[in-house]
Amino acid sequence: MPQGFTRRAIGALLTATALLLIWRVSSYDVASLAPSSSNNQIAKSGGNPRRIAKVSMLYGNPNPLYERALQSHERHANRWGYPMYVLQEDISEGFWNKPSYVLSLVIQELAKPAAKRSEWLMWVDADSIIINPAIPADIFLPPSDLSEIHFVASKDQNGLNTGIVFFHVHPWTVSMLVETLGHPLYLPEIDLGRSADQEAMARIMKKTTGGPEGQGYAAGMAYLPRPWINTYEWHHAYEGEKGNMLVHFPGLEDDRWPHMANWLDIVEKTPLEWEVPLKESGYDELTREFWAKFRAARDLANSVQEDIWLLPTGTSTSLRQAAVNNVRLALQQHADEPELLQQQVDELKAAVKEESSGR
Ligand SMILES: [Mn+2]
Repeated sequence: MPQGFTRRAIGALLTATALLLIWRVSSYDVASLAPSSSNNQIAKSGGNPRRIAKVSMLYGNPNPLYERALQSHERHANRWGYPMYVLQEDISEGFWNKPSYVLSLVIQELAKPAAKRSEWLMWVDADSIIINPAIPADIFLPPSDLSEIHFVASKDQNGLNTGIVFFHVHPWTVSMLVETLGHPLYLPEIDLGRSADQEAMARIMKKTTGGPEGQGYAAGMAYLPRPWINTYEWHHAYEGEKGNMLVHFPGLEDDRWPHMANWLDIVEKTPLEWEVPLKESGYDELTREFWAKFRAARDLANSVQEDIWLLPTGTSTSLRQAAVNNVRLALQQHADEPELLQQQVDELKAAVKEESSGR
């Protein structure tokens, strides 16, 4: 089949591109941006911290506001012992620099012995500023027993926003990013719009077929409430509150520059104004509670699914099956809306009750 050949050819091309990227990126002096020791991360955040690296990019015409914004991220990274990697050259076509660079870093981390890898990469756009460096990034990550989650993000009225996202250093992420980068090559007829890389990733993340295990990627992601990790600055105000980790400036047109300058002055001149200790910020309990509910809903859906499979043929299970599917969909697309998730959990419990009441 010519199509099979085309697919293989594109696959080979992508692999070659990835290898080229690794070679090009590794020839930059990214190591100089990393702090000399990342061991203090474990000492400081306590509990069960994951090794995180922060990643961003800034190239092209000098922009002092973006530079100062990234310096706020570097201060945060230094405080918590995260290495930080910043792409400083245009390595791809516009929008595609971001997933290309992240892919190269994920592969580079996977090439290290497991004990020396960063486990997660936190991507931060250069139009975001850390305003509360007392919040460590790893508290937002799924507990290690939720090992099927490889991508943690947030969404807005347009769906997935990739301004601030967490990528798991895992072969799953390599596949997801390769498919994202391959999107315009495989499906050139689809118009990905203005934020092409973000739209491509959003489409790949919705897949429930193909991918590494034939199940797509949908079950590998979780949305956190956006203000926790990706708090927006609107034209009229900051959507967050004291204690939030950062401020992000998507859209905003000409308002972006005065708004960024304003926040940068605050964090540089009066850094303690928006700093709130982790304990007082509430994020410790909020994130623990979030993942506990996520886990409980997942476990319930899995156990009802197993029951359905074990029941004698002929047993009516259609209510339960539909409710299991709805819980799973809520976990994949609406974990950031706790009422909606709870409603699906309640409906699943009701369906189990109804179908097992011996009708
Ligand atoms: Mn942005």
